[in-house]
Amino acid sequence: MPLLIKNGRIITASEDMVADILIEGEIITAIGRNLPAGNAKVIDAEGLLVLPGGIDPHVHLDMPFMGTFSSDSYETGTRAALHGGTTMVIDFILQKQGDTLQHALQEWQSRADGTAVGDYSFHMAVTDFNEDTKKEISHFVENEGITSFKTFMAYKGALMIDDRQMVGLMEEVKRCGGLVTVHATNGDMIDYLIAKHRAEGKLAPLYHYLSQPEVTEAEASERFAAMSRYTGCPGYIVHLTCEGALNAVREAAKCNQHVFVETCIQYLLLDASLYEKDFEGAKWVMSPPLREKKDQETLWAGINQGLVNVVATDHCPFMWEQKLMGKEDFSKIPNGHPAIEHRYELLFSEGVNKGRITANKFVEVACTNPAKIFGMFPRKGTIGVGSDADIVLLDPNEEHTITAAGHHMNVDYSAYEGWKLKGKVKTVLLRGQVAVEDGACKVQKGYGRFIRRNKVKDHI
Ligand code: DUC
Ligand code: ZN
Ligand code: ZN
Ligand code: ZN
Repeated sequence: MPLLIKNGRIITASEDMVADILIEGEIITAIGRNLPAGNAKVIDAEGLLVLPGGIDPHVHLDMPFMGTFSSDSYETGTRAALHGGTTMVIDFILQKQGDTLQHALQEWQSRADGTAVGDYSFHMAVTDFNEDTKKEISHFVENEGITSFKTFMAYKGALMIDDRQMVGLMEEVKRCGGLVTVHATNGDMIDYLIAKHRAEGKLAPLYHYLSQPEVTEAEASERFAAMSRYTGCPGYIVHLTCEGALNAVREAAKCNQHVFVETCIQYLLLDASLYEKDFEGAKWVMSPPLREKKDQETLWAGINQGLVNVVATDHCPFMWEQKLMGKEDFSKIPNGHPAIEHRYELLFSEGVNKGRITANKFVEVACTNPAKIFGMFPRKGTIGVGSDADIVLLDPNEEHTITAAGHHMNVDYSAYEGWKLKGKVKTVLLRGQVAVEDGACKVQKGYGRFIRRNKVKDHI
Protein backbone atom coordinates (compact mmCIF):
# COMPACT_ATOMS: atom_id res chain seq x y z
CA MET A 1 0.00 0.00 0.00
CA PRO A 2 1.34 3.50 -0.84
CA LEU A 3 2.25 5.77 2.06
CA LEU A 4 1.58 9.48 2.29
CA ILE A 5 3.51 11.56 4.83
CA LYS A 6 1.46 14.70 5.35
CA ASN A 7 2.18 18.16 6.74
CA GLY A 8 5.78 17.59 7.83
CA ARG A 9 8.61 20.10 7.51
CA ILE A 10 10.94 18.49 4.98
CA ILE A 11 14.60 19.35 5.37
CA THR A 12 17.30 18.34 2.91
CA ALA A 13 20.84 19.67 2.56
CA SER A 14 19.47 22.55 0.52
CA GLU A 15 15.73 22.86 1.23
CA ASP A 16 13.36 23.55 4.08
CA MET A 17 9.65 23.34 3.17
CA VAL A 18 6.30 22.07 4.35
CA ALA A 19 4.99 19.46 1.89
CA ASP A 20 3.64 15.93 1.57
CA ILE A 21 5.61 12.92 0.38
CA LEU A 22 4.08 10.02 -1.57
CA ILE A 23 5.86 6.68 -1.36
CA GLU A 24 5.08 3.79 -3.66
CA GLY A 25 6.99 0.57 -3.13
CA GLU A 26 10.52 1.45 -2.01
CA ILE A 27 10.65 4.83 -3.73
CA ILE A 28 9.50 8.42 -3.26
CA THR A 29 7.22 9.14 -6.23
CA ALA A 30 5.87 12.64 -5.50
CA ILE A 31 6.54 15.62 -3.25
CA GLY A 32 4.09 18.53 -3.11
CA ARG A 33 1.45 20.44 -1.24
CA ASN A 34 -1.91 18.76 -0.57
CA LEU A 35 -1.19 15.54 -2.44
CA PRO A 36 -4.38 13.44 -2.69
CA ALA A 37 -4.34 10.42 -0.38
CA GLY A 38 -6.07 8.03 -2.78
CA ASN A 39 -5.60 4.53 -1.36
CA ALA A 40 -2.44 5.51 0.55
CA LYS A 41 -1.98 5.02 4.27
CA VAL A 42 -1.50 8.49 5.77
CA ILE A 43 1.20 9.32 8.31
CA ASP A 44 0.57 12.71 9.91
CA ALA A 45 3.87 14.52 10.44
CA GLU A 46 2.43 17.80 11.70
CA GLY A 47 4.96 19.43 14.02
CA LEU A 48 7.71 16.99 13.03
CA LEU A 49 10.82 17.36 10.91
CA VAL A 50 11.00 15.03 7.91
CA LEU A 51 14.65 14.21 7.27
CA PRO A 52 16.63 11.77 5.12
CA GLY A 53 17.68 8.56 6.85
CA GLY A 54 21.14 8.86 8.33
CA ILE A 55 24.15 7.25 6.69
CA ASP A 56 27.01 6.29 8.99
CA PRO A 57 29.92 5.50 6.68
CA HIS A 58 32.26 4.30 9.43
CA VAL A 59 31.24 1.32 11.57
CA HIS A 60 32.83 -1.96 12.65
CA LEU A 61 30.30 -4.75 13.17
CA ASP A 62 31.30 -8.23 14.23
CA MET A 63 34.93 -7.35 13.49
CA PRO A 64 37.89 -9.46 14.56
CA PHE A 65 40.19 -6.99 16.30
CA MET A 66 42.83 -7.03 19.06
CA GLY A 67 42.19 -10.65 19.94
CA THR A 68 38.41 -10.39 20.14
CA PHE A 69 35.34 -9.33 18.10
CA SER A 70 33.40 -6.06 18.26
CA SER A 71 30.21 -6.91 20.14
CA ASP A 72 27.49 -5.73 17.75
CA SER A 73 26.55 -8.14 14.97
CA TYR A 74 25.10 -6.90 11.68
CA GLU A 75 21.72 -7.65 13.21
CA THR A 76 22.09 -5.83 16.53
CA GLY A 77 24.20 -3.01 15.08
CA THR A 78 21.98 -2.12 12.15
CA ARG A 79 18.85 -2.48 14.28
CA ALA A 80 20.29 -0.09 16.88
CA ALA A 81 21.23 2.26 14.05
CA LEU A 82 17.62 2.24 12.79
CA HIS A 83 16.31 3.08 16.26
CA GLY A 84 18.48 6.17 16.16
CA GLY A 85 17.56 7.28 12.63
CA THR A 86 20.49 5.76 10.71
CA THR A 87 19.12 3.69 7.84
CA MET A 88 22.42 2.72 6.22
CA VAL A 89 25.97 1.99 7.38
CA ILE A 90 29.25 1.29 5.65
CA ASP A 91 31.37 -1.32 7.39
CA PHE A 92 35.01 -2.28 6.79
CA ILE A 93 36.27 -5.56 5.35
CA LEU A 94 39.80 -6.22 6.59
CA GLN A 95 42.17 -8.05 4.26
CA LYS A 96 44.36 -10.50 6.17
CA GLN A 97 47.99 -9.74 5.37
CA GLY A 98 49.25 -12.44 2.98
CA ASP A 99 45.72 -13.28 1.80
CA THR A 100 43.46 -11.99 -0.96
CA LEU A 101 40.83 -9.26 -0.93
CA GLN A 102 38.31 -11.74 -2.31
CA HIS A 103 38.67 -14.12 0.65
CA ALA A 104 38.13 -11.24 3.03
CA LEU A 105 35.02 -10.17 1.12
CA GLN A 106 33.60 -13.69 1.38
CA GLU A 107 34.27 -13.81 5.09
CA TRP A 108 32.48 -10.50 5.67
CA GLN A 109 29.57 -11.47 3.42
CA SER A 110 29.11 -14.64 5.43
CA ARG A 111 28.57 -12.56 8.56
CA ALA A 112 26.37 -9.86 7.00
CA ASP A 113 24.22 -11.59 4.36
CA GLY A 114 20.75 -12.34 5.64
CA THR A 115 21.61 -10.82 9.00
CA ALA A 116 21.47 -7.04 8.62
CA VAL A 117 18.24 -5.26 9.51
CA GLY A 118 19.26 -1.94 7.93
CA ASP A 119 20.99 -1.29 4.60
CA TYR A 120 24.76 -1.60 4.38
CA SER A 121 27.82 -1.51 2.20
CA PHE A 122 31.50 -2.28 2.67
CA HIS A 123 34.75 -0.42 2.31
CA MET A 124 37.60 -2.76 1.37
CA ALA A 125 40.57 -2.29 3.73
CA VAL A 126 43.76 -3.09 1.87
CA THR A 127 46.33 -4.15 4.47
CA ASP A 128 48.79 -5.81 2.09
CA PHE A 129 49.16 -4.10 -1.28
CA ASN A 130 51.23 -6.13 -3.75
CA GLU A 131 51.12 -7.25 -7.39
CA ASP A 132 48.34 -9.75 -6.65
CA THR A 133 46.19 -7.34 -4.65
CA LYS A 134 46.60 -4.77 -7.40
CA LYS A 135 44.88 -7.10 -9.85
CA GLU A 136 41.83 -7.35 -7.59
CA ILE A 137 41.04 -3.63 -7.33
CA SER A 138 39.23 -3.19 -10.64
CA HIS A 139 37.06 -6.25 -9.92
CA PHE A 140 35.83 -4.65 -6.69
CA VAL A 141 34.98 -1.38 -8.44
CA GLU A 142 33.43 -2.88 -11.57
CA ASN A 143 31.75 -6.03 -10.28
CA GLU A 144 31.29 -5.87 -6.51
CA GLY A 145 30.01 -2.29 -6.23
CA ILE A 146 32.73 -1.56 -3.66
CA THR A 147 34.48 1.62 -4.72
CA SER A 148 36.30 2.81 -1.58
CA PHE A 149 39.56 1.32 -0.30
CA LYS A 150 40.59 1.85 3.32
CA THR A 151 44.18 2.09 4.44
CA PHE A 152 45.88 2.24 7.83
CA MET A 153 49.02 4.29 8.45
CA ALA A 154 49.12 2.71 11.95
CA TYR A 155 48.71 -0.78 13.55
CA LYS A 156 52.00 -2.09 12.17
CA GLY A 157 52.19 -5.84 11.68
CA ALA A 158 48.43 -6.26 11.36
CA LEU A 159 46.85 -3.53 9.26
CA MET A 160 49.44 -0.87 8.39
CA ILE A 161 50.79 -0.33 4.88
CA ASP A 162 53.87 1.74 4.13
CA ASP A 163 54.06 4.76 1.85
CA ARG A 164 55.35 2.72 -1.08
CA GLN A 165 52.23 0.57 -0.91
CA MET A 166 50.02 3.62 -0.38
CA VAL A 167 51.24 5.35 -3.53
CA GLY A 168 50.89 2.15 -5.56
CA LEU A 169 47.37 1.58 -4.29
CA MET A 170 46.40 5.18 -5.01
CA GLU A 171 47.59 4.95 -8.59
CA GLU A 172 45.56 1.81 -9.17
CA VAL A 173 42.44 3.07 -7.37
CA LYS A 174 42.55 6.31 -9.36
CA ARG A 175 42.82 4.34 -12.58
CA CYS A 176 39.76 2.28 -11.62
CA GLY A 177 37.58 5.20 -10.50
CA GLY A 178 37.63 4.65 -6.73
CA LEU A 179 38.54 6.51 -3.56
CA VAL A 180 41.26 5.80 -0.96
CA THR A 181 40.31 6.38 2.67
CA VAL A 182 42.79 6.45 5.50
CA HIS A 183 43.31 6.05 9.21
CA ALA A 184 45.94 8.78 9.25
CA THR A 185 48.22 8.52 12.25
CA ASN A 186 51.96 7.90 12.32
CA GLY A 187 52.12 4.23 13.36
CA ASP A 188 55.85 4.10 14.03
CA MET A 189 55.76 7.12 16.34
CA ILE A 190 52.79 5.65 18.20
CA ASP A 191 54.46 2.25 18.57
CA TYR A 192 57.54 3.98 19.98
CA LEU A 193 55.49 5.91 22.53
CA ILE A 194 53.47 2.86 23.57
CA ALA A 195 56.68 0.87 24.15
CA LYS A 196 58.22 3.74 26.08
CA HIS A 197 55.20 4.16 28.39
CA ARG A 198 55.00 0.44 29.03
CA ALA A 199 58.72 0.25 29.83
CA GLU A 200 58.20 3.04 32.35
CA GLY A 201 55.34 1.13 33.99
CA LYS A 202 52.79 3.69 32.79
CA LEU A 203 49.91 1.33 32.08
CA ALA A 204 46.66 3.22 32.76
CA PRO A 205 44.21 4.25 29.99
CA LEU A 206 45.57 7.80 30.22
CA TYR A 207 48.74 6.52 28.50
CA HIS A 208 46.73 5.35 25.51
CA TYR A 209 45.93 9.02 25.02
CA LEU A 210 49.49 10.17 25.69
CA SER A 211 50.85 7.63 23.17
CA GLN A 212 48.92 9.25 20.30
CA PRO A 213 49.62 13.00 20.51
CA GLU A 214 48.14 15.42 18.01
CA VAL A 215 51.36 15.57 15.98
CA THR A 216 51.07 11.87 15.07
CA GLU A 217 47.79 12.63 13.33
CA ALA A 218 48.79 15.98 11.83
CA GLU A 219 51.93 14.50 10.30
CA ALA A 220 50.17 11.50 8.75
CA SER A 221 47.30 13.63 7.43
CA GLU A 222 49.77 15.94 5.71
CA ARG A 223 51.64 12.97 4.23
CA PHE A 224 48.44 11.36 3.00
CA ALA A 225 47.28 14.61 1.39
CA ALA A 226 50.65 14.91 -0.35
CA MET A 227 50.37 11.41 -1.79
CA SER A 228 46.79 12.04 -2.86
CA ARG A 229 47.95 15.21 -4.61
CA TYR A 230 50.86 13.46 -6.29
CA THR A 231 48.78 10.55 -7.59
CA GLY A 232 45.59 12.52 -8.28
CA CYS A 233 43.64 9.87 -6.40
CA PRO A 234 40.63 11.16 -4.44
CA GLY A 235 41.34 10.82 -0.72
CA TYR A 236 39.21 10.74 2.43
CA ILE A 237 40.56 10.97 5.96
CA VAL A 238 38.45 9.00 8.44
CA HIS A 239 37.91 10.04 12.06
CA LEU A 240 39.89 13.26 11.95
CA THR A 241 40.04 14.58 15.52
CA CYS A 242 42.20 17.64 15.90
CA GLU A 243 43.29 21.12 14.94
CA GLY A 244 46.72 20.02 13.68
CA ALA A 245 45.27 17.46 11.29
CA LEU A 246 42.58 19.81 10.00
CA ASN A 247 45.21 22.48 9.44
CA ALA A 248 47.17 19.98 7.34
CA VAL A 249 44.07 19.63 5.16
CA ARG A 250 43.68 23.42 5.10
CA GLU A 251 47.28 23.75 3.89
CA ALA A 252 46.67 21.15 1.20
CA ALA A 253 43.64 23.15 0.06
CA LYS A 254 45.91 26.15 -0.50
CA CYS A 255 47.67 24.10 -3.22
CA ASN A 256 44.30 23.32 -4.83
CA GLN A 257 44.41 19.90 -3.25
CA HIS A 258 41.16 18.40 -2.03
CA VAL A 259 40.78 15.56 0.41
CA PHE A 260 37.47 14.79 2.06
CA VAL A 261 37.33 14.86 5.84
CA GLU A 262 35.24 12.82 8.25
CA THR A 263 35.08 13.45 11.94
CA CYS A 264 33.09 11.40 14.45
CA ILE A 265 30.47 12.50 16.93
CA GLN A 266 32.67 11.73 19.95
CA TYR A 267 35.41 14.11 18.81
CA LEU A 268 32.84 16.92 18.65
CA LEU A 269 31.35 16.22 22.07
CA LEU A 270 33.79 14.42 24.38
CA ASP A 271 37.30 15.34 25.49
CA ALA A 272 40.43 13.76 26.95
CA SER A 273 39.55 14.64 30.55
CA LEU A 274 37.62 11.32 30.50
CA TYR A 275 40.96 9.48 30.55
CA GLU A 276 41.63 10.81 34.04
CA LYS A 277 38.92 8.51 35.48
CA ASP A 278 41.35 5.63 36.16
CA PHE A 279 40.28 2.41 34.43
CA GLU A 280 36.78 3.71 33.66
CA GLY A 281 38.58 5.73 30.99
CA ALA A 282 38.80 2.44 29.03
CA LYS A 283 35.23 3.14 27.85
CA TRP A 284 36.68 5.86 25.65
CA VAL A 285 39.89 4.12 24.60
CA MET A 286 39.70 4.44 20.84
CA SER A 287 42.13 5.41 18.10
CA PRO A 288 42.71 8.25 17.61
CA PRO A 289 41.90 9.20 21.21
CA LEU A 290 39.61 11.99 22.36
CA ARG A 291 41.30 15.38 22.21
CA GLU A 292 40.96 18.83 23.78
CA LYS A 293 38.25 21.51 23.90
CA LYS A 294 40.15 23.59 21.34
CA ASP A 295 39.94 20.66 18.92
CA GLN A 296 36.18 20.46 19.36
CA GLU A 297 35.94 24.15 18.47
CA THR A 298 38.09 23.54 15.39
CA LEU A 299 35.89 20.66 14.23
CA TRP A 300 32.59 22.53 14.65
CA ALA A 301 34.10 25.45 12.76
CA GLY A 302 35.44 23.04 10.14
CA ILE A 303 31.92 21.71 9.54
CA ASN A 304 30.63 25.22 8.94
CA GLN A 305 33.61 26.07 6.74
CA GLY A 306 32.90 23.05 4.55
CA LEU A 307 36.28 21.52 5.42
CA VAL A 308 34.76 18.70 7.49
CA ASN A 309 32.35 16.91 5.18
CA VAL A 310 30.99 14.02 7.23
CA VAL A 311 30.13 13.17 10.84
CA ALA A 312 30.35 9.39 11.41
CA THR A 313 30.95 7.23 14.53
CA ASP A 314 33.74 4.66 14.08
CA HIS A 315 31.26 2.53 16.06
CA CYS A 316 33.34 -0.34 17.44
CA PRO A 317 31.70 -1.57 20.64
CA PHE A 318 33.17 -3.92 23.23
CA MET A 319 31.56 -5.33 26.35
CA TRP A 320 33.06 -4.19 29.63
CA GLU A 321 34.51 -7.65 30.11
CA GLN A 322 36.36 -7.23 26.81
CA LYS A 323 37.68 -3.83 27.89
CA LEU A 324 39.00 -5.56 31.02
CA MET A 325 41.48 -7.43 28.79
CA GLY A 326 43.56 -4.27 29.22
CA LYS A 327 43.13 -3.85 32.98
CA GLU A 328 46.86 -4.19 33.57
CA ASP A 329 48.06 -2.67 30.29
CA PHE A 330 46.37 0.07 28.23
CA SER A 331 47.81 -1.34 25.01
CA LYS A 332 45.59 -4.43 25.39
CA ILE A 333 42.30 -2.53 25.77
CA PRO A 334 40.27 -3.19 22.60
CA ASN A 335 40.01 0.15 20.81
CA GLY A 336 36.57 1.54 20.11
CA HIS A 337 33.34 2.90 21.55
CA PRO A 338 29.63 2.44 20.87
CA ALA A 339 27.75 5.27 19.10
CA ILE A 340 25.90 3.87 16.07
CA GLU A 341 22.51 4.43 17.74
CA HIS A 342 23.10 7.95 19.01
CA ARG A 343 25.05 9.83 16.33
CA TYR A 344 21.99 11.28 14.62
CA GLU A 345 20.19 12.46 17.76
CA LEU A 346 23.39 13.65 19.43
CA LEU A 347 24.34 15.73 16.40
CA PHE A 348 20.84 17.14 16.14
CA SER A 349 20.61 17.98 19.83
CA GLU A 350 24.13 19.33 20.33
CA GLY A 351 24.49 20.77 16.85
CA VAL A 352 21.15 22.06 15.58
CA ASN A 353 19.30 22.63 18.86
CA LYS A 354 22.30 24.38 20.40
CA GLY A 355 22.73 26.64 17.38
CA ARG A 356 26.13 25.34 16.26
CA ILE A 357 24.95 24.16 12.83
CA THR A 358 21.81 24.62 10.77
CA ALA A 359 19.34 21.83 10.13
CA ASN A 360 20.44 21.84 6.46
CA LYS A 361 24.07 21.39 7.51
CA PHE A 362 23.00 18.55 9.80
CA VAL A 363 21.46 16.72 6.83
CA GLU A 364 24.50 17.47 4.69
CA VAL A 365 27.06 15.91 7.06
CA ALA A 366 24.91 13.09 8.45
CA CYS A 367 23.16 11.96 5.25
CA THR A 368 23.89 13.68 1.95
CA ASN A 369 27.66 13.97 1.87
CA PRO A 370 28.25 10.33 2.83
CA ALA A 371 25.95 9.34 -0.06
CA LYS A 372 27.66 11.69 -2.51
CA ILE A 373 31.23 10.88 -1.54
CA PHE A 374 30.68 7.13 -1.54
CA GLY A 375 28.74 6.88 -4.80
CA MET A 376 25.11 6.41 -3.68
CA PHE A 377 23.56 9.81 -4.36
CA PRO A 378 20.73 10.54 -5.16
CA ARG A 379 19.41 7.06 -4.42
CA LYS A 380 20.44 7.54 -0.78
CA GLY A 381 21.10 10.56 1.43
CA THR A 382 18.28 12.88 0.37
CA ILE A 383 14.53 13.25 -0.01
CA GLY A 384 13.68 13.55 -3.68
CA VAL A 385 11.47 11.99 -6.33
CA GLY A 386 13.14 8.73 -7.37
CA SER A 387 15.17 8.35 -4.18
CA ASP A 388 14.80 5.41 -1.82
CA ALA A 389 12.18 6.24 0.80
CA ASP A 390 14.65 6.29 3.71
CA ILE A 391 13.00 8.87 5.93
CA VAL A 392 13.15 9.96 9.58
CA LEU A 393 10.35 11.79 11.38
CA LEU A 394 11.96 13.67 14.25
CA ASP A 395 10.35 15.68 17.02
CA PRO A 396 12.78 18.58 17.46
CA ASN A 397 11.50 19.42 20.95
CA GLU A 398 11.09 16.07 22.67
CA GLU A 399 13.62 15.51 25.45
CA HIS A 400 15.09 12.15 26.39
CA THR A 401 18.06 10.69 28.22
CA ILE A 402 20.64 8.20 26.96
CA THR A 403 21.16 5.13 29.16
CA ALA A 404 22.71 1.71 28.63
CA ALA A 405 19.50 0.21 30.04
CA GLY A 406 17.48 1.86 27.27
CA HIS A 407 19.74 1.49 24.24
CA HIS A 408 19.59 -1.25 21.61
CA MET A 409 23.30 -1.81 20.96
CA ASN A 410 24.82 -5.06 22.19
CA VAL A 411 27.07 -3.47 24.79
CA ASP A 412 26.64 -3.23 28.54
CA TYR A 413 27.60 0.41 29.11
CA SER A 414 26.97 3.71 27.38
CA ALA A 415 29.67 6.19 26.48
CA TYR A 416 26.98 8.89 26.90
CA GLU A 417 25.22 7.65 30.06
CA GLY A 418 22.87 10.31 31.43
CA TRP A 419 23.21 12.70 28.48
CA LYS A 420 20.00 14.68 28.10
CA LEU A 421 19.07 15.26 24.47
CA LYS A 422 16.48 17.49 22.86
CA GLY A 423 15.16 16.07 19.60
CA LYS A 424 13.93 12.51 19.26
CA VAL A 425 13.52 10.10 16.35
CA LYS A 426 9.86 9.06 16.27
CA THR A 427 9.39 7.07 13.05
CA VAL A 428 11.92 5.64 10.58
CA LEU A 429 11.20 4.41 7.07
CA LEU A 430 13.64 2.24 5.19
CA ARG A 431 12.93 1.70 1.49
CA GLY A 432 9.27 2.50 2.04
CA GLN A 433 8.75 0.18 5.00
CA VAL A 434 8.05 1.51 8.48
CA ALA A 435 11.19 0.25 10.20
CA VAL A 436 10.83 1.92 13.60
CA GLU A 437 7.66 3.24 15.20
CA ASP A 438 6.81 3.99 18.85
CA GLY A 439 10.21 2.72 19.93
CA ALA A 440 9.74 -0.70 18.29
CA CYS A 441 11.58 -2.17 15.31
CA LYS A 442 9.10 -3.31 12.67
CA VAL A 443 11.41 -4.94 10.13
CA GLN A 444 13.07 -8.30 10.47
CA LYS A 445 16.60 -9.59 10.47
CA GLY A 446 17.59 -9.91 6.81
CA TYR A 447 15.57 -6.91 5.61
CA GLY A 448 18.79 -4.93 5.26
CA ARG A 449 20.18 -4.93 1.75
CA PHE A 450 23.72 -4.69 0.42
CA ILE A 451 23.89 -1.45 -1.59
CA ARG A 452 26.17 -1.48 -4.61
CA ARG A 453 27.99 1.80 -5.03
CA ASN A 454 29.05 3.76 -8.10
CA LYS A 455 32.44 5.06 -9.05
CA VAL A 456 33.38 8.17 -7.15
CA LYS A 457 34.22 11.76 -7.98
CA ASP A 458 36.80 13.95 -6.29
CA HIS A 459 34.20 16.64 -5.64
CA ILE A 460 30.72 16.85 -4.12
N1 DUC B 1 39.97 2.73 15.92
C1 DUC B 1 39.19 2.28 16.88
O1 DUC B 1 39.06 2.93 17.92
N2 DUC B 1 38.55 1.10 16.69
C2 DUC B 1 38.59 0.37 15.52
C3 DUC B 1 39.67 0.72 14.59
C4 DUC B 1 40.24 2.06 14.81
O2 DUC B 1 40.98 2.55 14.00
ZN1 ZN C 1 42.10 -16.84 2.26
ZN1 ZN D 1 40.72 4.03 12.39
ZN1 ZN E 1 37.33 2.59 12.28
